[in-house]
Amino acid sequence: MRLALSLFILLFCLNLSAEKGAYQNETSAEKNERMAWYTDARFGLFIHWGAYGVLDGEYKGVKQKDPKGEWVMNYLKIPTQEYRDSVVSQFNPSNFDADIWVKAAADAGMKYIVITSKHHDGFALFDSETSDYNSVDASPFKRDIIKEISDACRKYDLKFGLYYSQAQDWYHPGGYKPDSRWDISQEGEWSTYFKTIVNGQVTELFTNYGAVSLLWWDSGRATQDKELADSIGQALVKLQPNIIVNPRLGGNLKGDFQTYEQVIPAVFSQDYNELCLTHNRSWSYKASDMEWKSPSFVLNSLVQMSSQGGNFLFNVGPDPMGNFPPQTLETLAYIGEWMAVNGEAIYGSEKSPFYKTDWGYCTRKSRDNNETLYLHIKQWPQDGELFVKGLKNDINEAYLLDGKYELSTKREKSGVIISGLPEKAPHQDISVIALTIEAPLDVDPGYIHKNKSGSIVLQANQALFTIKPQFDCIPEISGNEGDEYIDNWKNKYPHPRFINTGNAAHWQVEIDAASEFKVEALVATRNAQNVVSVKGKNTFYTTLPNTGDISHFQFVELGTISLKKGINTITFSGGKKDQNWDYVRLKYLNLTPLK
Ligand code: FHN
Repeated sequence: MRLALSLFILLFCLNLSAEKGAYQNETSAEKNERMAWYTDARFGLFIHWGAYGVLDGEYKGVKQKDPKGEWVMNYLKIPTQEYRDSVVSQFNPSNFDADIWVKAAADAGMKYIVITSKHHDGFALFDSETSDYNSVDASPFKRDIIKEISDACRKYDLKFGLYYSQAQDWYHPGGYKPDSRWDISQEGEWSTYFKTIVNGQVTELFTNYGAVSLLWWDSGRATQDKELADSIGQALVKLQPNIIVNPRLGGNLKGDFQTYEQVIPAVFSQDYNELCLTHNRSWSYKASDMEWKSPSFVLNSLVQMSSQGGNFLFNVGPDPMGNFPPQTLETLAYIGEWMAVNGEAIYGSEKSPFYKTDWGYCTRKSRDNNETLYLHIKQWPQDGELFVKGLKNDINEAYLLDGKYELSTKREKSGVIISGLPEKAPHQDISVIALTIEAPLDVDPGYIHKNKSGSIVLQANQALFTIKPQFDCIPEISGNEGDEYIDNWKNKYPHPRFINTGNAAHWQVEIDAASEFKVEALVATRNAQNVVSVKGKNTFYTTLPNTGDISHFQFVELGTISLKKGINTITFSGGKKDQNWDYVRLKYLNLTPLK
């Protein structure tokens, strides 16, 4: 009797616990609790590794055009058996050591790892009973890579996450969009593939490797049966009750966070957000891809994402022998050195209370009755003083995180003056000042407001930028003080047809009543093909005239937007993905109320 009762209680609790978590009904407090480690972590390592690394984006003398090395089988239409016999059969990374990889991530200050357990080529990096197309059965390496990585994550106390390509699979029958297959062996029912390969392999991954903290589905747009994906996805995550999932399952179920891929966003639309970014231009290793982002650019991306309350998943593509590229090791070491001094300003930090600052970024920590602001200074003051506009609190303590070097502060009407800064910045890129404050924090965020005439002027140097470093030049502010303009907003690569660079400028304005505005811009262009979109509550598209050349500015009426009462984000960007964009300089937008 006692056994039956305890079994009933166990099953009842299991069932209850199964009702909370990813894809289940849970309160926001329950979700926040499940996401707590993710917010604390802020910084993780994405690992794209597989047989594709053996090829440098080239096969039988033909080079792929797109930078993504992990797509070589698709881009060069390599037949499945040929890819298995001549590429997978070469995958023998004799230098692979999970301990070295995971320790490098831990030393860089990273708190979680997401590794490709199976990418689109269908080749799994774990010992799968579901399919023998895996590193143990189909390659000379004969090792379970996922097991070795999961063990090393437990050793170094990093959360273990898995990337799994559930919608696209170029090897197993049915695993890709019917109209995109190139080998007869790929023919089959997608739902059969999903119920057998996906359901089987993810069950194995969730059963055989201990706690899996994060699941990174991919290519949701290729999911061919949304209801099937939802039902299997919802059942699978119950095997890992505390797991968090990204939004790319492809069904109707919402994920736990928004993913920004190769796009560094300036404004978020969801509560949890993650940037994933390649180090060069390919997710996987590609020997010829030497377009490495600098260590300071990667550090800046981490700090910027943290200042917006987001996570940064930085990608490495290990080489076919199992080594991290030297450029990645150098960057991880650079960031690790910075994090060893300044990590407290990143881990568990919340978004900045300021709209924008002219000295760098800000992160925040609210604990009990205390507030701490971390000022990430990029432009180090030469006069030993820093003015923090909009901060209205008295400061308890002010100090450099590096060496706890004490500073003085003086509260003024419009902000706080921090003085006693050393002449030399503690760090060449970003130096951090900590301010401890008794709650409640009292800050004027600095949103843009109407001027005396009732118009709103959005200056170049007040803009926040969403950027796509992958393919584009990064907009920057040029010109003389008081006459600045957004510059460098053009395509990095000469393109037969100008394409939308994907960059965007945003301004956040606060108004006291919902209103309609006429939008005008002072721009300079060199051809009449630039399509822009302007977004408020509504979005409109228009084409800019050719102003003669990129130094000749002309006042242009763009259209009208409506804004709501309160805080609005106004966005000025290129048009749709394939609409023209050559080179635009912008001095300001002028919004004039219509009535
Ligand atoms: O097609 C994949 C790509 O190879 C890579 O894995 C990225 C990483 O987020 N996801 C897909 C492209 O969106």
